[in-house]
Amino acid sequence: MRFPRRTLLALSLALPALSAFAAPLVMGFSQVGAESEWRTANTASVKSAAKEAGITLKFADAQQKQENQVKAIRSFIAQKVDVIAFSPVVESGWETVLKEAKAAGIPVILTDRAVKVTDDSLYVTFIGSDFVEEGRKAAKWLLDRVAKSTAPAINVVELQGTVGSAPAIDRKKGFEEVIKSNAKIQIIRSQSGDFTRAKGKEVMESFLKQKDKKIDVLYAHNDDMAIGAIQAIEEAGLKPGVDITIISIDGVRGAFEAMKAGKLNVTVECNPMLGPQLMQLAKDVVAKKPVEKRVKVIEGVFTADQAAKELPNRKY
Ligand code: GYE
Repeated sequence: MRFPRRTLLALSLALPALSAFAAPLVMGFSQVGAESEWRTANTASVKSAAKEAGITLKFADAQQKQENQVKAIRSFIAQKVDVIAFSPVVESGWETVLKEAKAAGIPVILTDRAVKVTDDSLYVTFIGSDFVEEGRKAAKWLLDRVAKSTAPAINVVELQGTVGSAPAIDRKKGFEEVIKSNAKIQIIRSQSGDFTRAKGKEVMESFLKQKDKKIDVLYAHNDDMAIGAIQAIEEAGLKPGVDITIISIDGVRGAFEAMKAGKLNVTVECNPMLGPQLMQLAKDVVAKKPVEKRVKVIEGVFTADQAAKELPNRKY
């Protein structure tokens, strides 16, 4: 059958638009897990934004295990999804599976956490917070707080996030970088609480049992661990937020409630509502539009005296 040239031209122009309409973009998304309030809000944001954007989401929860994420990514490759997005639980060990995605011609977007790879063409873009900056903000707040203190030493215990994860590595780094300017501030103990309330409580209990040094400050890499630690501090007969100054990161509702109750002193915001920006990026990436290699999220710092006023405005 022969078609006039004009008909062919019209068809060729209309087809891409039509096919985009007929077949929604498919995204394979591998989530870290459900370890914290932050993560729950992040998952909800991703799911609702996908729906809103008309993107079919294949969602896999890795339960904080890298091997589960690798399996999920391989299954997305086998299913020939249009785009893979994932929040890598740890920074290293991704080269092989990312090479597989690249070889299959499937673009990868990193969301929330970064990876360490020698070849950064293995992913198209990374959208997430600046965790080093969050650590710096936490430490700057402490520096101001203790500026006039006459105490000979300020002993800090640190609850780290998941070992090997970008937020744990970077939040430690940023905090240490800034406290260096005040020799009185020392981290006397530091251990992972895996970003969960249960582990945060458990590790804080063990910190409190070691009586050699008085604990002045707790720096927790997320609110959930701080909330777990608050319980441990109360059970040990101390007043969280008063006997021990508590600094944490995320800015989830539970943290604002704890601040309102005077049990947490400050939280550095880390915005989990990445869904809408992620979906837009996915559309652009699949349409081969140029995107920034690094998309940052803008965030603030909230103190206990602002908690009551801010609480009704919080979205997570
Ligand atoms: O701070 C923590 C969560 O990667 C930014 O992961 C995220 C962190 C967040 O478990 O609560």
